[in-house]
Amino acid sequence: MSETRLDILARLLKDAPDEVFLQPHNVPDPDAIASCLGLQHLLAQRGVESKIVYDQEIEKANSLRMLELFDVPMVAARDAHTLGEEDWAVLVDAQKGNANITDLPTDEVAVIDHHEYKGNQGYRFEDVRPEAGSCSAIIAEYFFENSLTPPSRIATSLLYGIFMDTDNLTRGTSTLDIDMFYQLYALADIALIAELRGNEISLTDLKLYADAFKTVEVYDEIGFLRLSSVNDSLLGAASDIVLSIAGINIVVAYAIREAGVKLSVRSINSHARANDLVRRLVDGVGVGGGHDHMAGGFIPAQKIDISRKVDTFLKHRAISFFEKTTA
Ligand SMILES: [Mn+2]
Repeated sequence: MSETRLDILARLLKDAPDEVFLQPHNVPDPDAIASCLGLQHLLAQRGVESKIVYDQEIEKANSLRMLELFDVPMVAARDAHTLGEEDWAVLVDAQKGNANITDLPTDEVAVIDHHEYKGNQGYRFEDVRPEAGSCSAIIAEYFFENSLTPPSRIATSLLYGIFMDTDNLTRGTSTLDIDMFYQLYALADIALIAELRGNEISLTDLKLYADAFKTVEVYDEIGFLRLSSVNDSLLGAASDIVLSIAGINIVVAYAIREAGVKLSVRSINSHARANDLVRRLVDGVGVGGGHDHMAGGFIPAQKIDISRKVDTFLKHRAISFFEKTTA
């Protein structure tokens, strides 16, 4: 029998000079957490021990609840005292060179991701599938193609990862997401999914949302939203809520920070894709990318006058993009 992707990855990682780390994007979300948990279990089946390390905070209530419910052993980079240059890392649900991941001292030898392909950054193992709606579906496939059955807590977290990243199987969903969802469903504990769904917003979030929603401005089918919070995951979650408003098919949400402007874009208008729009918004001043339906970006403070120009700048660019693409 020919080697599976898991076999190839495990064979590579066995040569690691020291420890193996699995690193998701910063501010890990349910898809990133589930993917790391699943991959850690898979690698252990092939005799490779690994640690999950992440940078920045885990912000959202459901992500934090996941860690407790599924007993996920994640370590913040600042507490990973043994992490060093001789260690190897597998990037999960993220790629090198993206604004959402810190370059830790480890050697990033492998990547498993479902975001836009950023080119080979020196990896020795790559599995990047931009067509997949979630990284959890890719990891789930690693189980089934190796005839391994995920334990219930892992099946449940992967199911929830697919659920969250595809917005309940309605956003950027591929056949793989659906197939894996179906296979995991039989193994998952649905009561825990219900519990996670009941933990998606914290009381603090609610207040931040309330303030942010007062800023919503609508131009044709574009909704603009300005969030004052420093919390990255809220930006995406708030965009999703604004997108659910009747008549709004595109959302540009942004948060102005000292370091620069964080952007989150959503679109269900097939003529005005979220990734194209975010690239237009940051053109010449920042970085951005993503999927047709959801995308993100960042404009560093040096490139834009944070004190006053941001709102007009973004609105002007978004509206002219919209008029051009939908004309
Ligand atoms: Mn993801």
